[in-house]
Parts: sequence; C-alpha cells; structure tokens
Amino acid sequence: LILPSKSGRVVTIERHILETQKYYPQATGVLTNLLYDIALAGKMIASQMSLAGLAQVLGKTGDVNVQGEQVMKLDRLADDIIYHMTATTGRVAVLASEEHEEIIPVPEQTTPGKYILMFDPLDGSSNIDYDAGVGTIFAIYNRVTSEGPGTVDDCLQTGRNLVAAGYIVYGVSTMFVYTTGHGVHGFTLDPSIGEFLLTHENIRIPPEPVYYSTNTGNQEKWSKGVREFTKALHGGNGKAKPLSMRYVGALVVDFHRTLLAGGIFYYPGDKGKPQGKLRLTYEAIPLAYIAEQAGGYASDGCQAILDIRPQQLHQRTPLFVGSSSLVRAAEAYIAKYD
Ligand code: AHM
Ligand code: MG
Repeated sequence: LILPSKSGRVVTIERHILETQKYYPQATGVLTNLLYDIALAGKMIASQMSLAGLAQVLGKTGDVNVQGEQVMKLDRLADDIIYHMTATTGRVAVLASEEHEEIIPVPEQTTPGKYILMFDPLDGSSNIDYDAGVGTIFAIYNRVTSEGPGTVDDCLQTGRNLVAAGYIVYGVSTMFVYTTGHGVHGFTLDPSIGEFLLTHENIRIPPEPVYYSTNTGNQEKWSKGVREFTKALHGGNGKAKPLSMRYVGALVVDFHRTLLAGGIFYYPGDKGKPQGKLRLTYEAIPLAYIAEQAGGYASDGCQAILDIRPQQLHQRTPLFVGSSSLVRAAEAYIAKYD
C-alpha cells in the first residue's frame, strides 16, 4: 500500500483542492472545478504522451506558431485538450494560449464565466522527440471586465492579481504542482488508479542552493553583469563553492528541479534578444508566483516579475527565478555592471 503524504493520509488532488476552499469562505466551487478540469486535462495529455512514439504524434505539424516556431503535433494536441476541458464549462470568460496569436473566446453558446485562463500547453516542446521532459504551465485570474466575453485586458494583469497558478510535468512520473496563495503543493499521478495523490505538501525552496540552470551556449552575447554573476556561481570569485549546472531546456522542468533542490534558473536578455526568449504571461508570471509562494523570488534582473504589468499577450522577458539569495545576487551584479 502506498501512503504518499507525510501524514500517512492518502489525499487526492480533488480532495486537496476542496479542502483548500476553507481559506475562502465566500467560495462557490468554481475555481475548485476549474483546477480539477486542468488536472484532468493533464492526465489526458500524460496518457497521450506515453503513447506518442506509437501513435505517431511525434514530429512537427508543418505549421509555424505565433512565436515563429515549428508546431509539434503534441503541442497542438495538448492545446486542444486544455481548450476542450475548460472552454465550455461556464467557468472561464476567455482563454489565452502561447500557441495562439489572439485570445481564445469561449464558444458563443457558452455563458462566459468569472475566470481568465492563460496557459503554455506544452512547454519545452523541442524535447518531445527525445523523450525528455516537457510540461504544461497555467495561470488563473479573476476577470476585470464585468460582463460579456472576456477581453485582452482581462489577460494583461500583473502577477499580483493571480488567483492560482501551477504546472504539470510529464517526466519520470507526471506531477501536478499548484498554488492558490496558500503554499505550493505537489501531486504525483498514480497511473494504476488514474489519480493525482499528494506527495509534496507545502513545498519550500531549500535555503542552500544546489544547481544553477541556464543555456551557457549564449554567454558570449550576455551582458557583463550576467557573465560576472555566472562566474561567481562557478566559484570564480574564490569565495563560494561552485554550484553544479543542470539544463534540460524545458523551463517548466528546469524550474521544477530548482524548486525542489534549490538554486537558480535564468534566461537573460542578450545582444540579439534584449528581452530574452521566455514569455511574461504564459511562463514567467505563473512560475514567479509559485516561486514566491515557496519562499523564493523571480526577477527580470531589475524588478520582481510579479510587479510587471504586461503590455502584450506574447511579451517576452528576461527571467531569473529560484532561491531568493541567488536571484537577489543576480540583480546586484546587473545593477553593478550593466
Ligand atoms: P517553448 O515554450 O516553445 O517550448 O520554448 C520555451 C523553452 C523553454 O522551455 C526553455 O527554457 C527555453 O525555451 C530553452 O531555450 P534554449 O533552447 O534557447 O536554451
Ligand atoms: Mg514555453
């Protein structure tokens, strides 16, 4: 018998989300259901993913997405699954996905709900064909408009307004990690019973950093501040023990490791791409919220990611996220040299 949670109690994600409602006396259950819809979508994506090599869903669709990248077949599938699991429920007013240039309205026959759902359906998709880690990232806000279909303004909120955020990693096992502002909790999918079970209660980023995670192939293009910071992580200033480097190339997986082990992930801007590569709304903001909820911090190098008000749906941002001490150190190097 597996008793996954520390308390020895078997807690399914459904029960956990329901129990979290106690923090919201005015709760109507709509958020609970929306989170559960996303968890169910995650199970469907995980199941498709496990058959990917057999079902011939590996590879590219031949289309290029709004970011100018090749759309992989599984990206499309994950995007469709999340849409179909959430858009017609009456719980969301509008959706926005990293794979779509514009916001995604709910179908005409569906009454718009009170939440805004933004997601990256399959982050790290260049890993798909190599059976390396990928994941889904999501962010949920209250709508700011009062009626009718949700608008782009509903989607351009600062991370301080988040109601919930989370991700699903499809790795050695499938994990669902989420926060509604009362700590970060992680669940592992038990495929034999088809349930996400609580395995990581109240995750806190360990204070002692272990890994740093960045694409060092770009370092020639980095600013002096970022290069000096990296040198310090290598122990180059002679003061600190060097950290080990790990880089999967899927933000959500690199973030998951950073959250559990302690350390820093960064994708800075560079000479060719001053805003870096990652998207503020679909990637940086939800992960920043999770990091802060776990006692960590996220910055664009100068300010907290959660304080940035997005101007555009697909806006990019430099990102430094993980243990607070390291992210603050990155900010200090950037302030000193850049
Ligand atoms: P994606 O959302 O299209 O998969 O792209 C974003 C990914 C991140 O997951 C990852 O951190 C980054 O791109 C890796 O970029 P690079 O290959 O330049 O290191
Ligand atoms: Mg992504």
